[in-house]
Amino acid sequence: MKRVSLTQYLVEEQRHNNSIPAELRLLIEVVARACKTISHAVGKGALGEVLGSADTENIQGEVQKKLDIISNEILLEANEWGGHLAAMASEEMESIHPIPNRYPMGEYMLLFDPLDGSSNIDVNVSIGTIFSVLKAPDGMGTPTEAHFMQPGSSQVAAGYAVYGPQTMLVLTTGNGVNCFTLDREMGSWVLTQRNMTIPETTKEFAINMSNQRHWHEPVQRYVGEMLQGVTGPREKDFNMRWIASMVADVHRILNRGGIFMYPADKRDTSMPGKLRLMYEANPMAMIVEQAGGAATDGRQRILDIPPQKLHQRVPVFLGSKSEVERVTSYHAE
Ligand code: P6P
Repeated sequence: MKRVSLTQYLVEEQRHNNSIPAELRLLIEVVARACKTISHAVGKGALGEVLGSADTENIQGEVQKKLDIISNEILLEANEWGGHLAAMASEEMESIHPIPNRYPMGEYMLLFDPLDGSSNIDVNVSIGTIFSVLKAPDGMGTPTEAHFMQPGSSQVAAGYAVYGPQTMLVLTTGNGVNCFTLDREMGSWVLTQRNMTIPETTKEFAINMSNQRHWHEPVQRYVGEMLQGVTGPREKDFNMRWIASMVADVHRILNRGGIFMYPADKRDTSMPGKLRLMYEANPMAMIVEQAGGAATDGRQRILDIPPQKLHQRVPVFLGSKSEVERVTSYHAE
């Protein structure tokens, strides 16, 4: 297959349907370059003295790993000077990060989870970077958190990098989903999967089963039916996977189907689930829908949820459309 680089792909997209203005193309390339740097840091492991905790906590009250902070810094430094952004927001920072006055302000806003799945870092399991791109409101002036409060359907681009056996970048700008593999020798992203499509049905589900006793009834019913296998109401056997790294679980689902679930549960009604809307659920929902799948919070499309807070959490059900529709219908009964 003729090698197509990320740059060539973006230029061709720009020519064919003008869906990627030059500033957005620059933003995507800068983020992709930052992900290469993160991949390099992650790949060093103990040799780079980047493993272990940083003895600090983030806004979520989670102990930060050294690589969480390193990855966050890489993304901030890579994106500050280009003139394509007005502000950034990150899982690792309590408030938004406006572009410093010494740099020109751009028309986009970038949100990211710089290193998702960091509990897996020290045990060499795949982790990733998730990012979401919004347009800055016209005439915005000084960016505030309120300017970020746009529903996921407003995203102009979304993607993730997965740092696994290969380093891959999965990207959508609203015209399908494409996957690029990092050629480590050349240092370039090469298009390796065009127009990724999630199979409509599946025999595989992803959920942390250790929380089963806390689930609300719709999830108990949905998962319980699958566990009954071929003699149960679903009349087929299911397999389960849970990597505890959303990027890795979603990447598997994009490639071979499945449903990923992180539901709210009875433990804490003030905290509906664990995953964050703005920089985990929304970008993954855009990618999954662009690949022909579905993504809900159990009741509505994730992309339709009106955000209230930068770090708000939502329940997440995403993947093969028929399965997401089924578990969502159980919530409506
Ligand atoms: P649990 C990683 O910490 C993360 O945010 C997602 O990447 C992952 O899907 C989930 O949490 C794992 O949560 O409760 O199984 O450790």
